[in-house]
This record gives sequence, structure tokens and C-alpha cells, in this order.
Amino acid sequence: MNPIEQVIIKGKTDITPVWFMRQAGRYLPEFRDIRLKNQDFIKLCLNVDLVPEITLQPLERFEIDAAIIFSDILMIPYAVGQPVRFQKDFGPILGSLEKIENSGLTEQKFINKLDPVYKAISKTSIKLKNKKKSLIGFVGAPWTILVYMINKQSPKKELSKMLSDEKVKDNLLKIILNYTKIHIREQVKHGADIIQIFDSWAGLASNSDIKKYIYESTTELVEFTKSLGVPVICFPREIENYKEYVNEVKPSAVNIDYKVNIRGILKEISIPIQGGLDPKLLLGDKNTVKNESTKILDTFKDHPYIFNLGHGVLPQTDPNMLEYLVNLVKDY
Ligand code: 1CP
Repeated sequence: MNPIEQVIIKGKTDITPVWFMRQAGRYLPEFRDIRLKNQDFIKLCLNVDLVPEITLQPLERFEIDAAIIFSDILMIPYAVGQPVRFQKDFGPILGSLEKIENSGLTEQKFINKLDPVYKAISKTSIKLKNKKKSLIGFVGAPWTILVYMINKQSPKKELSKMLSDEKVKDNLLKIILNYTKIHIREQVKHGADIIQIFDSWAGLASNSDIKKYIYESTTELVEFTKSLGVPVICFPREIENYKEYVNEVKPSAVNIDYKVNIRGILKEISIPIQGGLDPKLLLGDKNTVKNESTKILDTFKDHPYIFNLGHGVLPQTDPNMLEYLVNLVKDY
């Protein structure tokens, strides 16, 4: 059993495993070199040689306990037939939803489209054999995928009125749930030993949306993943009530965002906790990083805990700072 499995399955607390959301990516010069030569981001996510290479890049540098497969949550809209492209300095741009209905989608077509992702997972899994590291597969939560598919761009910019149209949402939700399950199943089949569900825009759901589009739909994915014998970590970023979320959705572990009060959450939640450190701190000085991460480690010293950030590594982060942080956690 590797350290992350020990924490999640056995609730062991004497070791603190560590990995980072967005650990494979833009802050690494070796990733930027590859990215420069591969302008089409979706194509890069479908490159069977480069995906394992990028996935393993952070493990070459740091003593971290997991690899997270280099991919994107928007591979689902792409694979169900909605055009997706990433524009430099803007982010994702999604196309018309009509294309989905006309695409004659079947399970086999969907799997064929994402076949390079699964081959890349197998390849990465073989390279990690005997290394006592987890290989994390992931999906976007149905709500967050719904937001991107309807909004067609990051909700950071502007939010579409169509998000209040129940009929549009319900039709899409069925498709999203169906194909997200298939994507989870295939990732597990090819060697992912943990699944993380990213609900990056959970904080945008209105009270009337939370029950159906967050709790019920995420619970369906959590139960499905558990039925495959694999632990599932949920990250409902900026949701108001983590306690209620955990009680309703019952993930194997929960990732907290950096706005969460860590002493408060410790009292409210008994399942394993992951994350919490503000990624912006890594842009500052080492002393602050040391003080804040020690505070977190002290708080969770008797609770099953996996060290991580409260959101992804920022592109401006100096890799040396991450190395400093990993060593700090390992020496604690
Ligand atoms: O080089 C580039 O321009 C591409 C940048 C990039 C990268 C490196 C994107 C575009 N996605 C990724 C990889 C990625 N995305 C991973 C890889 C594994 C890792 O190291 O963690 C993961 C897990 C994701 C997941 C993802 N994609 C999320 C959920 C986590 C989060 O950050 O909230 C979301 C919201 C996306 C959408 C996305 N992908 C990329 C962009 C620019 C965006 C939009 C973000 C937004 O709407 O503001």
C-alpha cells in the first residue's frame, strides 16, 4: 500500500503524504519547452508519448507521493462532440451544443476518441510500478462541466443566463453523468488507483442548484467509483458548507480550498482531509511558507491528512519553492 492509500483507507496519520494539484504544468520550464512545440492543447492531451513524460516531470524533481495524469476536465465536452479549444492568455473556448446531438455518439465512439488518454495512463502506470506512488486519474464534477458547456468559456469572465434554464441543464446533465462514469471506469481499468473529482465552480451554484446538480450528481459518481474498488477524493472549491457536502456526498476524502478555516473544519469533518495551503504563499518568502504549512501540519497531526494546496500551483511559482515545501513536509 502506498502512503496516500494508507491515509485514505487505513486512516493512518504518522506519515503525511504530499502532492500538488496542477503539479504538472506551466510553472515547470521542462513543461513550457514541450508546450512551445505543441500549440494545440487538446492534441497534447492526446499524445501517448508526451502525456506520461509530462505527468512524471514533477516526480523527477520532488519527493512527492502521487502522479496526476496530465489531461484536462474539458476532455469530456470534447469527447462528447462539443468543440473545445484553448486560446493563449484567454483560456478555454467551447463551441455549439447542437454538435453533440448530431454527432451520433455511442460509448464505443467516446472511448475511441479518448483512447490515447487511456494508453497514456497504462504507460505511466507501468513506469510507476514498485515505486509506492499513487496514480491519480480525475474528472470534472457534473456541475463544473455543465458550467463550462453552457457558458462556453471560463465563468471568471461572464456567466450565461442559460444556466437558469432547467431543461437545458437536465438534458446535458444526463449526458455528462453517463460519459463521466465511462471515463472514470476506463481510467481505473488502465491503472489509475485514485480518482479526484474537481468541482472548481461549486461556489457558483445557487441554493436551488446545489441539491440536484452538486449533491445528487456527485454522489452518483462517488458511489460508482467506490464500486470499482477505488478511493475518490472530492474538491468542491469554495462551497459554503463542507460539512453538509461531506455528509451528503460521502467521498473517501475531501480537498479543502484555501479559504477554509482549518481548525473549524477539523472539528466538523471526520473523513480524511487533503489540501488547504494558499498557492499564492508560494510566490512569497520561505519563512511565511514554513509558518503556514507548519500550522496546517500541527492542526491535522492526529487526523488522516494528505498535504496539498487549496487550489492549483500558480504558473508564476518558482519550482525551488515547491521543493522547499516538499522537504518541509517530509521532515516534519
Ligand atoms: O499551457 C497551457 O496553456 C495549458 C494550461 C493547462 C494545463 C497545464 C490547462 C488549461 N489544463 C492543464 C492541465 C490540467 N487541468 C490538469 C493536469 C494535471 C495536474 O498537474 O494537476 C488538471 C488536473 C486540470 C484540471 C482542470 N482544468 C480544472 C480543475 C482544477 C482547477 O484548476 O480548478 C479546470 C477548471 C480546468 C479548465 C482549464 N484548463 C486549462 C485552463 C486554462 C482552464 C480554465 C480555468 C478557468 O476557467 O479559469
